[in-house]
Amino acid sequence: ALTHLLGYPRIGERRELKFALESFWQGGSDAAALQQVGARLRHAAWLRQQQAGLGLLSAGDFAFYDPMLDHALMFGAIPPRFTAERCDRLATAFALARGTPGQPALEMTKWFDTNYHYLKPELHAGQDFHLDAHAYLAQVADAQALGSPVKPVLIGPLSFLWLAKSTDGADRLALWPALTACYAELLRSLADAGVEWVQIDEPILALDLDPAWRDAFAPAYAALAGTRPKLLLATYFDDVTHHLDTITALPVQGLHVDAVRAPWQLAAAADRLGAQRVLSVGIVDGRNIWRTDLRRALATLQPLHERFGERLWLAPSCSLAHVPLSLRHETRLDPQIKRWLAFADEKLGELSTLQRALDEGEDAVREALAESDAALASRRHSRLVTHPYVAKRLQQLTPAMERRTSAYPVRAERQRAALQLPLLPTTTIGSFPQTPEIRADRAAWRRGELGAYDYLQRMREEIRHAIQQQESLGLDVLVHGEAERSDMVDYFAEHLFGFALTENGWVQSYGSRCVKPPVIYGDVHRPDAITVDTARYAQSLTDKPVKGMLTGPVTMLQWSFVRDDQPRELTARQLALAIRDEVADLEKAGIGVIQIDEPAFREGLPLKRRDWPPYLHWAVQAFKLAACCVADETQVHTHMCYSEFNDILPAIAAMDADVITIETSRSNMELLDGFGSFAYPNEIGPGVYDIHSPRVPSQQEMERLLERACEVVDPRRLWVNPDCGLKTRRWPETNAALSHMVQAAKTLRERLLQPA
Ligand code: THG
Ligand code: ZN
Repeated sequence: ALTHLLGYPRIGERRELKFALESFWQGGSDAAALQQVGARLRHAAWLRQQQAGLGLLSAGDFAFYDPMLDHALMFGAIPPRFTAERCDRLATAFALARGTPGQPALEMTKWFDTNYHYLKPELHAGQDFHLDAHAYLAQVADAQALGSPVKPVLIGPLSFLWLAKSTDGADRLALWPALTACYAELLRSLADAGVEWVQIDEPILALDLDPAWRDAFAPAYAALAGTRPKLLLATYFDDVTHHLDTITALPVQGLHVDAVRAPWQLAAAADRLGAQRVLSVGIVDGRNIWRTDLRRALATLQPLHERFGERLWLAPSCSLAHVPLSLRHETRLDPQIKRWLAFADEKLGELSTLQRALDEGEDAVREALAESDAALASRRHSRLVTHPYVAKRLQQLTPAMERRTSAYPVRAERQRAALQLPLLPTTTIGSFPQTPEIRADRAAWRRGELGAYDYLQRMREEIRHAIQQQESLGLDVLVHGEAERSDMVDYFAEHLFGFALTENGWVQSYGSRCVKPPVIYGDVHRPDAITVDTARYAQSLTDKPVKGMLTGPVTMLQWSFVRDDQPRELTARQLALAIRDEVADLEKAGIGVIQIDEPAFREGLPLKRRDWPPYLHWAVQAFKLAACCVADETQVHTHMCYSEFNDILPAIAAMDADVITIETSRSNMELLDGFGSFAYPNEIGPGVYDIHSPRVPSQQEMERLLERACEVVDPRRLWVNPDCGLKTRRWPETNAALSHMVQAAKTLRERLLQPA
């Protein structure tokens, strides 16, 4: 059996890519230095693959910022609005990715149901594509120089078009003939370079797909036939059996399926592939960090190996860019828990063990199999995993615990009386700039160089500063700014039982930004109050209401590596109870506004519609279990990021938060139309500016957006806020933008209150 991977983490063992990018952007280093880091990272990835004995090296999966962006550049799809910014390749890429003083960046969206964000290429009617594959081919050549067969990796033309957006309402699908012509040219160049296999990712095949898109596969792939390299069509993240008729009719020589998310599809895929094609089995979990049960994997693979022989390939289920790079640098993880884990490099080792077991027999890898068995057994029986107290509380849940005392209209009256807020109240999402000083202090504290007391005092200074800024800006509902939180998920994970934190388990989120998802290995519960002292301190500094800030159960789940030994919904309920305890304690401490963020609520949606209702049911339930322990007077907020909401508005309404703040600014309030036509019953804060870019929007710009919002939503239920937290921004631009925002709100407020 041949082993390969679909993609390797790009960020580097020590986040070298992040630091190189940020240094380049700040003018601390030049393009040559950045290119050198890129070359070194690619090289390291190939050497790892070689050392692990993989049969093919993957190339072309690297990108400085984002692979979708690189495909757009490679196929010449640079939006006309950036023509002024066009210069060398790298500068163009960063202009599109980060925006310029004159142009906002490309829109960023979640890559399927992952926590990775890709940049949405912008396409228009009659879009012209032309191939510029110089950089791509150079990377393939670099890999080939290492002497192993190289398999270039591409995002397929239909997934590319589907994931892009059209700026003029034109049908993106109509662009396939022009685009596949470029792909064909590229495939011919790869063949000329001696490439035998090309991996072409069509992850949209895991979606339901409109018939028009499904039916475009046959002609689009016909246009690639006869270009000589063999094509491995790669699918992942879910089952593709519903499209097997389409897939098996394509002129491709192999199919990769995700056997972790959808193991049942293996049988159908194997039966339908015919006598020539390769079956690549995604047997090692590319989305989670648990060690593979090698015995179980072998039981699945052995019969396939007998049928397919050398046509059976083994791989992780999807690109390994969604898991951290290596366990090598984890020195502080509990050794018992560490033994249960496998990051990208360890997963390569698992692939090679599986391959040897198939080709040489299990005896050849007896020790590795025994270690896998022992590690799995130790996890199954560990006292770290189960906590009787949690099970008992779960048994005692009642429906009343998931309902507020009164309906929203009654609560709104009581909250109005309690909070005394103006029309169009202004607020922020929660975080203020994480300055280099804050990060340095936290690092010093973690290293033991700054004492706990001094660190606390430093954080309190930051809170005092944030409160002062907000008061002078004239905001209505304040936040403490979250200086003490490196990340909204990590922070709570550090304080809850059942979570393990890694030192270096970074996963790219977008561009140079990474997250370090914690590992939920056991029953979750909250031993002690987490945010109460901080919230109380912040409230003591001002007469304005200060929002208590919590991360919701669905987001804690979605942005962690989760247990695979119990259903996600059960873990969500455990998280909900822990957060509920915190909500109750905040209210007791006199905090009258409590925000429970659920930015990941939508990305948790299953890829297929048929799986939506059960997910939405338990996700809404978890949120309500966390929130519904407060009095009518206490205002519950939630926040969701860059999502499309229209198709899940009933579920969002069912969460019954008093106020929801959402992203809308990048889409020019389009998002809000759904909230209007659905008649969303509670209060809404549509983001009036995009915090993902350093650009400071003008007061007039925000006024226009607010006017649009007023047309769709009753102004009495409207809030004014940025579209997300401000932790990645700097203070000067934050102050400038917020001051414009507050002025915009005041201007509109006066206009609304004037008798017509
Ligand atoms: N936390 C987690 N996941 C997330 C977000 C988050 N996913 C979606 C969205 N928010 C992604 N946004 C960001 C924004 C900023 C950063 C990461 C993801 C970021 N990271 C720091 C960096 O890369 O330098 C590292 C974090 C740290 O310093 O601890 O700034 O908010 N879990
Ligand atoms: Zn957000």
